[in-house]
Amino acid sequence: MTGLFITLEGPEGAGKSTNRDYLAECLRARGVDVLLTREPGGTPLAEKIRELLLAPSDEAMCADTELLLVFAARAQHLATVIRPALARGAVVLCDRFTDATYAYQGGGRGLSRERIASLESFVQGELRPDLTLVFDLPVEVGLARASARGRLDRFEQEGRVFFDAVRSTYLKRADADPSRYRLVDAAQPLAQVQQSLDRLLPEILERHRG
Ligand code: Z5A
Repeated sequence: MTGLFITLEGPEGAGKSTNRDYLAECLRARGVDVLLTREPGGTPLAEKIRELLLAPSDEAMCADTELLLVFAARAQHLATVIRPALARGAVVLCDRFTDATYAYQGGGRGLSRERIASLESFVQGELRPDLTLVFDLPVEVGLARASARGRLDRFEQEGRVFFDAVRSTYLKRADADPSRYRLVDAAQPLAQVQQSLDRLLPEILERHRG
């Protein structure tokens, strides 16, 4: 067995957390060692950085500050959680990773791809997800789901233009690399989304067997 690094991506309210838990259940039922985690966060220190990133504040956060905080949290997460789990052969299911940086800090905030790519190499070296599931849905559907939960975080308070850019960045990245990305229609009822994941299970198990 080799470790397998799977990330779940998509705009607000796409169902990443719900489906990450479902996928974990399916894999564990087949005897697979699964590590569930998320970004920003995944370690006590990285969760503190997450709080800084998500809390609405009177002081506007510069886009570069946001970018560096995201990668600071990621460096800690990789060193203490993700790399050790991959080394022991686990399947790591991570709710968001660097594709979110390209989508939110790149597409949403307008930071250059090159700047993000240089931090990606610095923090991750050669490590990239083996498989990325992009849960795609119309912006208004995702925002309605997210706002049904109550108070909006700092990102969720952004406007339509920001979220359109986030979504289109995800779609472009998925389109450019079909070997890594799988697009899931997240606007469907949950049972149908989960059937799409059931269809992906043989491929995931096969990749994990190496
Ligand atoms: N961020 C960043 O800017 N740069 C980075 O590099 C990274 C992150 C890593 C926090 O992420 C923020 O960090 C994020 C980007 C930024 N922006 N925001 N906000 P997060 O993942 O914690 O936040 P989120 O995307 O807002 O998570 P979420 O709203 O919880 O979405 P989700 O995990 O995709 O959805 P969910 O919790 O599974 O489901 C949401 C609701 O919809 C829930 O009530 C479900 O029961 C319901 N649901 C789910 N699926 C369905 C279907 N199919 N039908 C109907 N209802 C459904």
